[in-house]
Amino acid sequence: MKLAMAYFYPGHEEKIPLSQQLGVDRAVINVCSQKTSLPEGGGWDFASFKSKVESFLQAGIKPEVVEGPTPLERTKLGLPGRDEEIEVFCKLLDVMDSLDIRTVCYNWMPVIGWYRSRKAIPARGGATVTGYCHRDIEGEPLTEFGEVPPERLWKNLEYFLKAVLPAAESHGIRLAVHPDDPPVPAIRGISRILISTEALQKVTELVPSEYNGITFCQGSIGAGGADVPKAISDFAEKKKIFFAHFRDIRGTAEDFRETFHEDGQTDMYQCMKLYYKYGLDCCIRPDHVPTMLGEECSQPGYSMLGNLFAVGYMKGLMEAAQKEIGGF
Ligand SMILES: [Mn+2]
Repeated sequence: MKLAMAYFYPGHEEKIPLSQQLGVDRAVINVCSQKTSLPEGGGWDFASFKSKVESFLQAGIKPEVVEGPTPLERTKLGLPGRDEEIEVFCKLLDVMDSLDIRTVCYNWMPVIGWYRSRKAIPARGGATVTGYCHRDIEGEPLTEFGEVPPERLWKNLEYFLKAVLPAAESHGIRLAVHPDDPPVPAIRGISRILISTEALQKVTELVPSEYNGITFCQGSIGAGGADVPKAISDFAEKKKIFFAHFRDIRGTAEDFRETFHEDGQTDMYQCMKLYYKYGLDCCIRPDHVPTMLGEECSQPGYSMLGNLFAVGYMKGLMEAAQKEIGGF
């Protein structure tokens, strides 16, 4: 397993020295964090993305995964303009190939992506964590897109995979879909389809390819009610884990809160050992972290101190797993 840190928001590049200090020499980066549509006139300018990659490489840190690709909203909803988005996405694969970045993490949550109804739940010692309680959003109106049924999202996902997998295969880039988070059937009329291990399995069978797999987000899959270590074994056996998100929660899909990485409901050491047992050659990164002492809650889940704790904990687990199981 290759330990990586995420750099998603403006200012995150300041973490580069921190990453160097921690001995983490891989990065997960995005193409755009906020934009949900292509610019007027279409196309995409990859110049700033390329220079970002270059600045990481100069610091001795290798970007390994693109998490947050070019916009795919119209593709997810099946609206006019999707073919332009797909064309730009294929161009991204071409650019990634030229930069030797071999994995892209995408999701199939249109309109409302990663969502939390509570962003600052008190945790131990005054730290805060995010959470979701389905009751919080009951009575919220539909979005401007009305009811989006699950069949439509599945159909659009199949269309996308059929369109992009040939390019992914020819460039040697793995498509790693992230499960829906929170894993509830719908939010404000927008269905969420990737809310179980069965659904993730179905994605990999929708268009069979060795480049069609998943991001194993332990927090999302655990909130969905799965036995997380068993799910790791199942997907790893089928060679479908292309990227892993390491975090934990307490609760259920309808009502959960995130936790410090060693304080949730999952046996995290067991999970780590399984990644080694199956010899996975992919990146793993700390996912959402608590906001800690002196930090503003301006980027809930992505502040700095929680990452320090998570990386130290993960390094300890990785060393122990390597010694117990072997592997790299
Ligand atoms: Mn995740």
